[in-house]
Amino acid sequence: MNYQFINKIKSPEDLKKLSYRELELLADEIRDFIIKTVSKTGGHLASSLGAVESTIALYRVFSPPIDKIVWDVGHQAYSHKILTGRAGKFHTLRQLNGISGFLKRSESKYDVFGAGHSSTSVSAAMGIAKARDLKKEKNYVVAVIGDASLANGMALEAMNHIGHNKTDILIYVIDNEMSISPTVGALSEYLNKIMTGGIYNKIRDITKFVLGRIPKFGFPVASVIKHIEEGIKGIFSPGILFEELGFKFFGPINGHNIKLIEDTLKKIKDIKGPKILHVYTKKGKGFLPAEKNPTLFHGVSHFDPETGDLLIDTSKKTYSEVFSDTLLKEAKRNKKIVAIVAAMLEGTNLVKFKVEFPDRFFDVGISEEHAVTFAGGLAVQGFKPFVAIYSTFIQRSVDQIIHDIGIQKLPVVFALDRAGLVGEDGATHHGCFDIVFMKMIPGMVIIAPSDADELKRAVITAARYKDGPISIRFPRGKSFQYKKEKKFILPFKIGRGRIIKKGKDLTLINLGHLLPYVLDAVSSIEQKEKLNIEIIDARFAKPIDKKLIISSVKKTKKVITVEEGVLEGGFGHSVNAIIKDSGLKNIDIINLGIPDKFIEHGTMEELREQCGLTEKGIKQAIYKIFKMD
Ligand SMILES: Cc1ncc(C[n+]2csc(CCOP(=O)(O)OP(=O)(O)O)c2C)c(N)n1
Repeated sequence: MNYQFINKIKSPEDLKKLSYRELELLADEIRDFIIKTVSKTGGHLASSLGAVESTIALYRVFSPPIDKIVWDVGHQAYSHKILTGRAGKFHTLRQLNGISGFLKRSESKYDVFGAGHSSTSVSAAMGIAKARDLKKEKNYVVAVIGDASLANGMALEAMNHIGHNKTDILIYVIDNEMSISPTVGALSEYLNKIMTGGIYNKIRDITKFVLGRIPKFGFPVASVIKHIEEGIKGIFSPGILFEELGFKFFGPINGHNIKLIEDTLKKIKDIKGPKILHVYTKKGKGFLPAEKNPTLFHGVSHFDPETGDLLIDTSKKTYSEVFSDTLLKEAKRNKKIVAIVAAMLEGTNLVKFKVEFPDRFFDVGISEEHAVTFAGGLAVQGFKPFVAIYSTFIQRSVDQIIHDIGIQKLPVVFALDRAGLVGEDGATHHGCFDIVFMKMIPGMVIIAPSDADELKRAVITAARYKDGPISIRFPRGKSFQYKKEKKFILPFKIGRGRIIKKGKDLTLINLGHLLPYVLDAVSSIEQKEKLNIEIIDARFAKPIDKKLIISSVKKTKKVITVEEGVLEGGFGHSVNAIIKDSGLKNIDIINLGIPDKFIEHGTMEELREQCGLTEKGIKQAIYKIFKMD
């Protein structure tokens, strides 16, 4: 690595030896390093570029790992990784056996608390601060969180607790006015007013108003007025909302001025109790294409580090596109359809929906729990909500799905994008639990389409279904089309699977998007071996087409199930129970799915290979069941 200053930083303590001029040069190097690396590995670029100076200043004022800096999410923490001894491994970012794109305690003692999902830092930091107090230790605890993540329920719950408890803690808010797209919500508007001086103007107006009422005669008018003026300003600090919740509020300050941040941190760090420092930054800072289009450069795959040109594969539609195009068509037909996203407008591909139906589209911010119950409210009033949330993020809303939707049998549709393994984002982001937690909810219908047409059918089915909630899971990436794309698409019959290929020796039951691997495995084996395999496409993980499965298994006496979800309590286990309950004896069964451990990061192909969920893995299972391995 040819970076003069980065090379000097072996631990954050080394930052304290550099002059401000050298720190600026270091910041430039870090940016260059991040841009060049992420252009090759892919990753979260724009937020990390905006947080470089904050990281440097925090690590000059505080002394980690004794002081605890708890980063939220992790996608803004690349400079943190580089400055905490991981510069040499940074080229392995998000790659198999390389360093994670998020925060991971097993990776570094400086990763105080693991993260990948947002808005956990304040709660975790409070726990750490409380533990410090209980142990009678003395160290500083800081939660570093973005403006969008701060508005999440969990962060607000933590602040509610901290303000009440008067915990000695600093919340360092990096405000770039952006979530992935511009931040939505009243809290963000409030922060924005603080930043643009809106709150100061309000204070000035109130001051003027009050002072205007004071008679201008008598002694000593000037000093009294000044006193009152300061008193009013004192009462109405720009962060009055936070002050009222028990926090001392500081800022806003420029988050790209290392010395200013450092001076401010030094001044406030020893003030006891809950504190907030509000810094404003530019998302994508220092890389023009990202500054101009921070949403596009929030998370990127490969790009040209000079021009910012992204290498985008437009060859086929992604599953997200197939979903959103179909939903848009359905929404034109049915005015009751509304769409809800939680800060993932672009990710869920619902931009066109928002433009076409602005009144029927809701981005609730990073508020997955609220999104679900809000959908419930719309549903009881006769609307048909489609809640489009990634499988991994809807994990947060399990109680809402049970309590607010399931029990009341509300016809809410959960469109779970990024279901299954997601690749480079790793353990925090794999969408591997949804089959299990959706399956346990009475009345929930679960569709796992196996190709693009099947996804269209799933959306159409869900749009017409009135008897309760439906969950549709589809993966990240390009869609697969099994047969020629159909012109006219009909809804499914609930709980009906289909036979893709008849056979007599083995029942291979596919659930969802791994169908291409299943087809390849079967065709490759049947070319070599005298085997005749029946392929069932289950379509529904609930209710399961028992009749179809049992009649096939009676014939073949051998079953392999394939799903991209956790094995424990998953679809395969339901099939096992169905076979057991049927009374059929001596049936050989192999369940393929995600094993009982957290799968790390790597390419989709590498991770699927690890889990035996590729053509090769399925072939191995087939050989095994026939004892030909
Ligand atoms: C629970 C959860 N929902 C959604 C996401 C996806 N996500 C990752 S970063 C992000 C925006 C965060 O914005 P902000 O907190 O302002 O930080 P910034 O990236 O602007 O620094 C979102 C929505 C997530 N990681 N976790």
